[in-house]
Amino acid sequence: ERTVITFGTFDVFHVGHVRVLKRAAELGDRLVVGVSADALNIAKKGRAPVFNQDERLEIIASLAVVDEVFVEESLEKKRDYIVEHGADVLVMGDDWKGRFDWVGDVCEVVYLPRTPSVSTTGLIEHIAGL
Ligand code: C2G
Repeated sequence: ERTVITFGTFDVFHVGHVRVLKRAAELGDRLVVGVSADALNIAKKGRAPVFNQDERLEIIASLAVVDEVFVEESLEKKRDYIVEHGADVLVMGDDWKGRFDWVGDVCEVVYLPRTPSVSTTGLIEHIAGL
């Protein structure tokens, strides 16, 4: 069995998120998703997500292509999460290209192209301007 792991905030869930998860799932038999903790987002982006981590976890866990979810507390723990979940391949969107090559000693690392012209920030701005 080939296990795929991916990570993300998945805030204001949109079609770019669903497509990357579907493509990640196709690379193996089982898909595990690390959903960024609220605290990690505040540290990384300087603001809290629109949906809190329990809500974002619930959304991701409900998807047909997702087999398991957990909270990602830190970017530095990526290798530990990979080993813990027995992942054979790490998948990330290409906005992270090269940034996680350092886990290449424990699994394969694949960067997938992002879906153009949709983003959480863009959606927030769109809604704010209605
Ligand atoms: N994504 C995509 N196309 C978009 C927007 C996002 O393919 N138009 C992908 C990203 O490349 C990523 C996933 O959707 O693989 C989740 O994106 P974010 O929620 O923005 O994740 P991020 O905040 O970058 O968190 O350990 C890494 C972090 O947890 C990743």
